[in-house]
Amino acid sequence: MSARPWIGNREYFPGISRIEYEGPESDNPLAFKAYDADRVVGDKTMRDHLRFSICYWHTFCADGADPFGPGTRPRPWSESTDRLKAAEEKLDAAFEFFSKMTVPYFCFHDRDMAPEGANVTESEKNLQHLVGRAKARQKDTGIRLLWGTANLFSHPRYMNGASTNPDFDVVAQAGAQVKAALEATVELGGENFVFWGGREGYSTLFNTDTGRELEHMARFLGMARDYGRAIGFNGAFLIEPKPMEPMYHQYDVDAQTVIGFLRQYGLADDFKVNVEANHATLAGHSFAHELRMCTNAGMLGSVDANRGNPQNGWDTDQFPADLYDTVQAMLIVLEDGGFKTGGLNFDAKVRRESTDLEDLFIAHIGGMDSYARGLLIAHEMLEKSSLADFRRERYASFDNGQGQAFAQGKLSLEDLREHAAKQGESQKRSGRQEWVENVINDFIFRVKP
Ligand code: XUL
Ligand code: CO
Repeated sequence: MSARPWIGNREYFPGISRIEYEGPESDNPLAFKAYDADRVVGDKTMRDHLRFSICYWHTFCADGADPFGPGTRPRPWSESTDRLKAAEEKLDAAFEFFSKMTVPYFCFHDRDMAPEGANVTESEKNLQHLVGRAKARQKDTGIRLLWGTANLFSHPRYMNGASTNPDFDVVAQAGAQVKAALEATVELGGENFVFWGGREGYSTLFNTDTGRELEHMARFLGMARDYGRAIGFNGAFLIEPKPMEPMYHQYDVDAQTVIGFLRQYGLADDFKVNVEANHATLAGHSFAHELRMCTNAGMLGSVDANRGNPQNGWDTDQFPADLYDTVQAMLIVLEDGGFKTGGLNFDAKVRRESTDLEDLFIAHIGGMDSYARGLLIAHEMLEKSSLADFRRERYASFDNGQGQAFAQGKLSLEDLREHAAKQGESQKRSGRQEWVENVINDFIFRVKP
């Protein structure tokens, strides 16, 4: 790892050095209070449990612009009018930030890193140029790629969808982009490749053949899988569900819909799910529900760690700060044996009113500490609370006798009737929800970072 705290010719975040762990009593806003990367929790370090990743798009491409007004945040790395030079500077700023935040991973869309060219060949060349530079920066800093993806939603050509577009020429453009993004991901050693549905959905059934569009989407994903495997991509392909925005109806509404789709089209061996917290709540679920649906199916790939705003219906992508959420998420991840290829990617942005570059650091520190606390509390609960025993006990009637025979598929509907007639009315058993909630709060306040 390079001794200098920044990369390239210029320091973009002067006055801010590497963020260190200072412990829970520290009041330094630029220090970790809970994330102590080398601390061992159970069988591995916090760094290896949490596998934090910083995303390129919110932090280095966006400037706080919203539909009502322009950007509010300076981006000293985007001042050059030469698009390639600006992209190079952005890359240097990004790697300086990743290093100072001490995260092991980053994520990017093709168009975050390199500008679109005048045609397919020029776009490919731009991306290859920046990928070469990113590879060198990875070597300098040791920072790895959690996942790459293709932006198939910003360019106006994708307004009616990418792989589900009614015009084959657009589908082919999307294919060219995914091909180049897969090559970039392999070149940078990416551990996953993500498809977020973007504009794969529709606004009205009167102009849309949903049956054909779904067939095309599956065909396209299969082609991406085949090409990825052919060029040596051994990681996981991930679909990121989201119920709405930008399209009124998105095909990848939620985890169970995506899992059913992948199984229907024979993609379930190569694809898993990337669960985003804010997308879960937009779908009318909880974040924990979406995670659990994936682990039940053996298909939890990775997590976009953020949170929504309970009062509105759009994707606010706030940094995670709710311990109740992070505890529940880490309980499910730990019970699933931890992340395999995935990790916790901060698909999150600071508020438009947070205009200091320092706010970018503070936001990520908060997100990392929230998950570090979630990990510590979840681990302690799994070790010491009786919640898991209580949950198992609720199903004990399926562990032997007729209940076990039922679970093993050995009974018929007539057998159920015979059992019911013989046993008579069942006994009431409390679900004890209030006790469960009390236990979670007790552990949240018991565990000290
Ligand atoms: C959009 C979203 C994307 C994906 C990657 O809501 O979450 O940033 O994570 O395309
Ligand atoms: Co996301």
